[in-house]
Amino acid sequence: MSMEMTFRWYGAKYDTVTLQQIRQIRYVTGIITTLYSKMPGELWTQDEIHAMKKEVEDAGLHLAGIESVNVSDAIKTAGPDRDKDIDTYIKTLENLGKEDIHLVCYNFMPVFDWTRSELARKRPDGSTVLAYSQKTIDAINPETMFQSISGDMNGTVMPGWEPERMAHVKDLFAMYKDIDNEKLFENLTYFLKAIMPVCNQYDIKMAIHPDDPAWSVFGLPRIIINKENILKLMKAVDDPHNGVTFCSGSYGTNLENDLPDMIRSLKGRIHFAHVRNLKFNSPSDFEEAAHLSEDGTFDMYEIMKALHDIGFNGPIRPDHGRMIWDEVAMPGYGLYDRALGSAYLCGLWEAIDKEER
Ligand SMILES: [Mn+2]
Repeated sequence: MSMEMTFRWYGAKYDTVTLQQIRQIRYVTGIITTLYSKMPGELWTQDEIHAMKKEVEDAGLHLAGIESVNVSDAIKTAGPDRDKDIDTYIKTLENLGKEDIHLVCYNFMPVFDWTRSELARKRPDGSTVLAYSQKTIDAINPETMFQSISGDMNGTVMPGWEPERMAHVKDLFAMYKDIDNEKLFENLTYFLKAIMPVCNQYDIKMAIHPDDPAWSVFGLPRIIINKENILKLMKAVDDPHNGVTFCSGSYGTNLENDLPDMIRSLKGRIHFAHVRNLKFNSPSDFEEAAHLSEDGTFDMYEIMKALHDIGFNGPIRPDHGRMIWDEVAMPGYGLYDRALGSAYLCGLWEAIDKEER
């Protein structure tokens, strides 16, 4: 069995890209989606999941997994509602299992999901990309971070940056006041141990997304950032259902992370892959590049080769793309450059596959 090329889709109400367009990419057979309007801690009913799946299948595509079922701040901070929220999460997993869905991506980042200083940095060819400059981030007040970038969201709601949550950002920071890396790790293993039984019952593979960027931002703890920490998590809950979303663009933010080596060390535990390239201008300033190796800093062939070598057979997606050809879409999630990326990654995969046969 080979990997399955997939595309992230936010649902008809939120996405500028349609399932009909994605189907015509041809390289892509699977959809990674979510119930985008659900807040962390909210139950997903089986009816809602069924309707989401039917919509994807009616378009001739396969629902390959969920990105994401978000984890509440009460679970991340061991707050008073932790066990109640874990119970709800378990019921959601049960409902996903009953609908024959077996992959769930999630993250354990405090307050902010991924962080970027710019959503539309212009590159020499006129395309725009998400970018990160530590200098710019250091000058931003985290409480107004949302306002400072929301003007570039092209009218979309970006994952992890829901206006409802961002309205309480001050309270969110207060919740994490006493949470350091060790406590966050403990809360993560507590959560995973609690959900492993239902994951085993329905064969649901949990795939944790790394922190992006892979270091502490605004003094908040960050744990899923490197080989040492992710292997520690794999060992702490040593069940194949406790697995990984290998995101080259997130682990790759730290140039000390050797991406092909990390992939090989996680053999059997990578359930989902996000593959994209970054171009570094300095170790603390990077921008998202085209997928092509020579447009950025990573050797994309070596990344795909490592995935092939470990027998990776899960869903893979091109992850963020540049904004090209005057497309107006959610930053990183336009149609055109992700379609090019999926074709490129499939080309690499076919070549590696035939070489090794
Ligand atoms: Mn990713």
